[in-house]
Amino acid sequence: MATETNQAPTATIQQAFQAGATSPNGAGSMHLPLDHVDVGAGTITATVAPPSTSDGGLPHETLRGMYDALLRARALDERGWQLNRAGQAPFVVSGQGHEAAQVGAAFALDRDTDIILPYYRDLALCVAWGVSATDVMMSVLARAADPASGGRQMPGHYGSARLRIISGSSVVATQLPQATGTAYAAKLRGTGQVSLVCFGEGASSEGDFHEACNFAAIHRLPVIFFCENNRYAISVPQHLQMAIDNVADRAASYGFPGVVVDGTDLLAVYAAVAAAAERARGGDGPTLIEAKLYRFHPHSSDDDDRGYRSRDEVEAWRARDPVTLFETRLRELGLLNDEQIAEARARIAAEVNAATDAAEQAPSPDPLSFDRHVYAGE
Ligand SMILES: Cc1ncc(C[n+]2csc(CCOP(=O)(O)OP(=O)(O)O)c2C)c(N)n1
Ligand SMILES: [Mg+2]
Repeated sequence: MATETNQAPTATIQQAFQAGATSPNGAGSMHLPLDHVDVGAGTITATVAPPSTSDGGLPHETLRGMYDALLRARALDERGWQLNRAGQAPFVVSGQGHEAAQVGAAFALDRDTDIILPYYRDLALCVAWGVSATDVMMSVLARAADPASGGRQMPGHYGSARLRIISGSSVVATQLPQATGTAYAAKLRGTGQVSLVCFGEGASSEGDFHEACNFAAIHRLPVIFFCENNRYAISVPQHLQMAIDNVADRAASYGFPGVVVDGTDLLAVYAAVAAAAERARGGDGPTLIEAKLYRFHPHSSDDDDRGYRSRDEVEAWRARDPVTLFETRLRELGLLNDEQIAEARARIAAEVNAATDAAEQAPSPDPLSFDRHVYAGE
């Protein structure tokens, strides 16, 4: 299998990641591995996407919209933790560190027609897709008005028929074959819709991943497999999850392209997902995109990550905070100054405060409605 290489950008990405490397994962997964590496019988086949430059050719309004989505997701995530620690939210799952990849992916699709199948870490994806701050807080506080589950929880299980967000299950990787289903339906109906399905690198060890990739390849389905590789599946590091460096390398064995991209580089992810969406819409089938990134918080509010990763490692990755990186980019482009940053942050904080107030005042679900949606006909 031919390997597309782009040595100069690859070297740049590696330098960036190596700068933050303090705790290599087995074969050194804190940095992006070389493409073109001999792995015994064959060669690594994933393409490494080049890092973004300048404004990515996007209108400045779009860049500002991306920045807003990053800030909104980060602020909602932080509020969720506060409410959890204050005893008001029973459980939260954080996506801090994943935001640039998710916002880049959302903006690269047609948010008015395409379909997304998020997993529990995809707050920024859903916010960029159109889920409001109030809807998120209704879910975090388990209110009746929660559009995802009517306050049944778990939080992080986003769903909206209106926004074409397919409700996920807590069972890891089940969304993957479901995405082949939505993509197959779109193909049969000729709607032109692309399905984006998100999952962690741990989920790629499940049989569902294999079944989904294989089926999607055979039928050349318009689906993008979007792996958010944060190096851990709860406490299990990548090198105990798989014996390869890149999940994206697996795509070749199914017969479609795999792309590794720096998941802290919003515009690089945007470009990779836009290319995959074009491929899908053109009838060329699936793409597997692996965004290399890191989660800053423990797996969930019930996890303590101090037992399995060092503070030095977390801090090293925090130096590549995707929200800060994008903010700095916009500042360098002359699109944001200190005053505008302060204004944007204050505006988002007010929005999140209002959403929290609204959810705090909203009623809980009626206990007598506990079996609603459980049995047919209700
Ligand atoms: C089939 C199944 N096995 C185990 C679990 C428990 N579990 C929930 S999340 C998770 C880790 C998943 O890791 P990864 O796919 O890398 O995603 P991340 O949480 O790192 O974003 C596990 C093992 C589950 N929910 N479902
Ligand atoms: Mg993971």
